[in-house]
Amino acid sequence: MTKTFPKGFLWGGATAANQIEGAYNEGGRGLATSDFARLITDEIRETEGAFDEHVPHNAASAEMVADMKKNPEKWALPKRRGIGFYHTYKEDIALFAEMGFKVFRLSISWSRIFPNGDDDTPNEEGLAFYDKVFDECHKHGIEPMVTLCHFDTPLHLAEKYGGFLSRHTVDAFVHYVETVLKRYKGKVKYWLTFNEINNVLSNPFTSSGLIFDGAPTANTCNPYLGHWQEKFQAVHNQMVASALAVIKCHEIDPEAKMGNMLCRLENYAESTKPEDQLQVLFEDHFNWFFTDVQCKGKYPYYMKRFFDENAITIAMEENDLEVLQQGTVDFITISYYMTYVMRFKGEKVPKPTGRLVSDIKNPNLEMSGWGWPIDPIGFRITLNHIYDRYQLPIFISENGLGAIDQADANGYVEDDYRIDYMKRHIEQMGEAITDGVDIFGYAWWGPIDLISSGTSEMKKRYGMIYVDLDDYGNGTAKRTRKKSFYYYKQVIESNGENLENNS
Ligand code: BGP
Repeated sequence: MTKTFPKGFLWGGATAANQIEGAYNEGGRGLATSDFARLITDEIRETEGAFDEHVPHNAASAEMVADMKKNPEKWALPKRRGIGFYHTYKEDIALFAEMGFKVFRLSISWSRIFPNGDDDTPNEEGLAFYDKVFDECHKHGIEPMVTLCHFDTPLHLAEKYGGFLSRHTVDAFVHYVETVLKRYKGKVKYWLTFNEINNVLSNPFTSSGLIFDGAPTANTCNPYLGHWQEKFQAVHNQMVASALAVIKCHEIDPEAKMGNMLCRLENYAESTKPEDQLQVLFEDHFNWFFTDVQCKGKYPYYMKRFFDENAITIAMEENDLEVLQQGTVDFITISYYMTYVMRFKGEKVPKPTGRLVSDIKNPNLEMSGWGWPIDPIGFRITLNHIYDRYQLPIFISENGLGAIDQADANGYVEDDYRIDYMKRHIEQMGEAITDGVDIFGYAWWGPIDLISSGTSEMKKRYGMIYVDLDDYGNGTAKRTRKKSFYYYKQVIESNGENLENNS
């Protein structure tokens, strides 16, 4: 391969507060929606078999949340515990530095700064914690990239205001953003607004703080499929909140840049039938919609028909459209895990599938243990599509492989499967750069084993650093280096030139 990666390319890893910090009731932190994400055990998979085993089950109903508050001991809620990063951040960041990280993507827990989300004054202990974390990064020459909200809306806002359904939550978010922008001015150069903003379609609770009445519906791929009116209203409000955050960022710290974050769902047609290709177009629209607004600053033409035919009315405030136009992002970030297969549904304008994993299998691809198709070439296609559409610099804010690891007595894991995944994806990212796509960095999802977002499992490991903890929090929490740790170190040291797995 030619020398592809530009000088100063930001290699690193990505995490989220709710999946690593733990300490959910320490340092004055308030409750967040992520504290109500139950562990999906094999037993739950069997007894609630109506759910697709690969679809996240952490959408909570009002009843579930109430019971989790009243009887927490009945539930396994691993995100409350995380991997203890709140106390081990120094050790963990030192390990990232040893791998040569240039960037560490992490998120701020909003309810650590404003316990209820909308308090008048911030919690100094929470602010001080992130000061320490960012200082530690800089000590090692690592640039923090900070997500403002990664699936952890403060619970109070979700319960009292219906999360982002309400403009009150938008105001609270903007106040929070202003507070952290002022506090960390000069310390944080890269900000992201909402993690995987399109996730509202499949995970309305975690993504937008929406709580629906009644138990999740059985016999569907998605516990809360439908509710389009609420979901698209909430996401409108989030997009306004995101635009206001960008505007604030430019006012408060002109040196800093703010990006967005899309879970990019690249779709293939199942056959050469034009109808299947049409389905790809429809489903693509439900993915591009979010970035079209955030990058181009206006609602795309194609949503009108969908809204009209489904009687969806978006309530807007007077200057919303202007705000969206002014608050376009400086760069675009995506998570990329897999590709999808589309078959015509027989509808003129179908509803979004709202699925996490394609229900139609691609026979040309292998799959991870969680049924996620592995598609490195799809990564190159995705990157080209995004750049073609927006012409904005791209940062890959997540890419990774969740797998079951077997650690030896010393905590060492021979994870050639992870190395292979990484190698093939980095190669294709290199091809995309050679194609002319402007990519300025790559963050491996979960450089250290952490709690899964979708199923709250610990055994679904992404890390290059092993953490001795099981699904129930048993273990020493000791950190050890896996084989992939040394591989990624070599990749970073050679700025992506040496991708051979030599040992
Ligand atoms: C993305 C999320 C992450 C992360 C990742 C892997 O959707 O932004 O938080 O966890 O997916 O998903 P999972 O943890 O469910 O395997």
